[in-house]
Amino acid sequence: MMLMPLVVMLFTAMVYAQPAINEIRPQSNRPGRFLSLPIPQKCANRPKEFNYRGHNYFYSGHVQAHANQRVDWLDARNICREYCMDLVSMETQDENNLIFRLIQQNDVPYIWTSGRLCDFKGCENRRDLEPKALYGWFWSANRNKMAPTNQVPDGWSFNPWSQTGHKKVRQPDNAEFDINGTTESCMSVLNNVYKDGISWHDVACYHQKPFVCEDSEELLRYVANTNPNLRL
Ligand SMILES: [Ca+2]
Ligand SMILES: [Ca+2]
Repeated sequence: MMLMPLVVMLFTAMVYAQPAINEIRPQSNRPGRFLSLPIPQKCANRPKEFNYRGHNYFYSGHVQAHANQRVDWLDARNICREYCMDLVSMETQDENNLIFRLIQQNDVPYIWTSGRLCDFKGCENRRDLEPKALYGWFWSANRNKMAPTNQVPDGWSFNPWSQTGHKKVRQPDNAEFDINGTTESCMSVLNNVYKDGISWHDVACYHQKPFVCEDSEELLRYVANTNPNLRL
C-alpha cells in the first residue's frame, strides 16, 4: 500500500531534478504534422543550383525564397518535397564531398540532411536496427539504410560521423536526451561547431537550420506520371 505514493514522490523528484536549460518543448512534437505532397508547378520550376549524377540540388541560403529561412527538420523536408525534392542524402563519399565543399566554400554553419533515426512507429521489433545508435540510421528521402555509425562506410576512406560533440564522445551521442529528454533523431552536417571540422552529428529535430534539397526520383516519377505534359 505504501508503494504508490513512494513511486509518485520519486518520479516528481526526478522531474524537478532536471536541468533548467533548453526546456522549451520541441516544435516537432506539435501534433498533426504530415509529409507534404509535391506541387507540379513547383517541381517544374524547382531551383537547380548544381547537378550531380542526374540529380539537382540547392542550398536554401542560395535561393531567394528561402535565403533567410531556418526551419525544423520536417518543415525542411516538406519545403523540398513541394519541389519534387527531399532533404539531401549522401550515399557516397563523392556526393558527401560535394556537400562538404558547398558548406566550406560558403561558410555555412550547418544544414539538415534526410538522415533519420528509425525510432518512430514502425521501427519497433526490428532487431536488425539494434542497437539503434549503431544500426538504426537511414536516409528518409529513399529509405536506404546507412552504414553502421561506428564503421567507415563501404567505398569511403573515412567515417563521416564526428569523433566528438557536446559530451566529447563520438557521434551519434544522443546528447540532448540527457539535457531535456529529447532524442537526437535527425542528422545534421555541422561546420566545426565542436572544433571538429565539417562532420555528421545526430541533433534533435526541432532545431532550426538551413537545408540542402536533392531531387527525389520517387516524387519526380509520380508527378511525371500524373502530369504527362509537364516538363520536369
Ligand atoms: Ca543522394
Ligand atoms: Ca549529437
